[in-house]
Amino acid sequence: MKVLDSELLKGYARMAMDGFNQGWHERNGGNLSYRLKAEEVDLLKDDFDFSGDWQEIGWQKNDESAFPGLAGEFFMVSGSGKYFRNIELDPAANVCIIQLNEEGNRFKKVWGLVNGGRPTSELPTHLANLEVLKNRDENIRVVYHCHPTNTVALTYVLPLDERVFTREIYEMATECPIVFPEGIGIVPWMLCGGKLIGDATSEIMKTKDVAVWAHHGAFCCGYDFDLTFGLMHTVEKAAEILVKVRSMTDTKVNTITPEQFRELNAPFGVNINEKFLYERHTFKIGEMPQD
Ligand code: 2HA
Ligand code: ZN
Repeated sequence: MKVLDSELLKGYARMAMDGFNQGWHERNGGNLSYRLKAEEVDLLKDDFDFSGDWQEIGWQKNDESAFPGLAGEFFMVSGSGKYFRNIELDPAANVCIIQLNEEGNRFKKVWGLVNGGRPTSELPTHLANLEVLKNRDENIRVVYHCHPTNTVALTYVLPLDERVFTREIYEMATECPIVFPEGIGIVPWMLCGGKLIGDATSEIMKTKDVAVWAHHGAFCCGYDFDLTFGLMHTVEKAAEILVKVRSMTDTKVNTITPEQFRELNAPFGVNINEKFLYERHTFKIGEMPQD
């Protein structure tokens, strides 16, 4: 089957357009990767071209990266410098499929980017995350990076502390702790596009589905495009509510209590991490826990 006719590419392009329509992908902002299933490789491999060269994964100086846990696997990834708003219109020019070599330290483009180009500048972070996630749960295949406005805005006014950030987001919408019971991890400002930020992000992905990059954007993961987009949408919706609340006041009058959060566990079959259910002393937004 042609990649262009596949459900996989349609799902990928739809997610890219959904993210663009949310306003999370100005210019060439954001990137999306997907680790192909064996049956998807079988279905599409006649459309792959294996004649290209093996290329280095890292593009920054002294940035040798290896992902042996992903050796030989295939990934659909967005192109460096490409615009999400063009993906649905012309996927073959803006997206590619790459394969990693047997050492997991070089990639080969086997499909797409027909007008030239490289995979996303954030390839080291995508692969670092996908490797950790495969280890955590082999069904996690999607890693998504975007620039969600309200989530980024909050990184200027909330302490860059995962407990405070997660708790403030949790209090903005009851569904949040059900959708991401392990909370949100925070990466302080770091140079993007390299191995260091990839390592910091994948450390978070060992246990969590969401990592916020301060003053930049967010990464999230999931089994499929619906779940991954839905996760980012849920975080960003709660962030938007918090921006509205914080614009009215720095102190809430009412909120959801730790006891109420715990009531969600049994009926929704989740186990909300107790780390985020600390006792608050005031309802002041951004208050640090006093332990
Ligand atoms: O240009 O978002 O982080 C793509 C990015 C880099
Ligand atoms: Zn970015």
